[in-house]
Amino acid sequence: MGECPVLVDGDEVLTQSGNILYHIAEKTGQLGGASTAEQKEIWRWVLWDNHKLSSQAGMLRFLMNFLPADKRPAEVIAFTQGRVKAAYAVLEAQLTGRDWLAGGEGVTVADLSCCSYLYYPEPFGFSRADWPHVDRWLDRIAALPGWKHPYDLMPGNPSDRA
Ligand SMILES: N[C@@H](CCC(=O)N[C@@H](CS)C(=O)NCC(=O)O)C(=O)O
Repeated sequence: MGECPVLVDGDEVLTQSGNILYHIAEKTGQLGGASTAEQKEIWRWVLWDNHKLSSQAGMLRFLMNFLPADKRPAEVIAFTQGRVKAAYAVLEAQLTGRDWLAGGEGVTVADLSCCSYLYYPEPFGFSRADWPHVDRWLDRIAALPGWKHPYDLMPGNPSDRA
């Protein structure tokens, strides 16, 4: 498919972030929900994220930061910003009155799927100050043991190379 991320686990080579998250949850018995109902809710959020949130935020971040300035398509950027804003509103509403997106008590792969782009510092139409419940949820995730900012987890800040 020509995409990142790719997970190599022994003989298995997996692509698609949702598929990789499924593998991790299944293999570790963690982050994947305790009941069938919880699992369905988790995968509802992962699928939504892949379609409406991370895919759009990722494209916007690329268009707004890593394309040469004279090649940035203003109308596509404006249109996509409208779409991600609607996605941020969905996230904000879900996180009003609850700590985690899906599942009962704790963090799940639904949270990990949806949060990823939202830690990047470059402008892509997302400001934590506009979305207070999302803001606190990002802090909650960042406080989990072992969490690292994406630029600390993966070497090389793309804005340094732009
Ligand atoms: N649905 C895929 C999307 C992956 C994706 O878009 N990855 C980006 C980098 S974060 C990519 O490889 N883009 C290359 C391209 O679109 O040509 C997933 O969730 O893994």
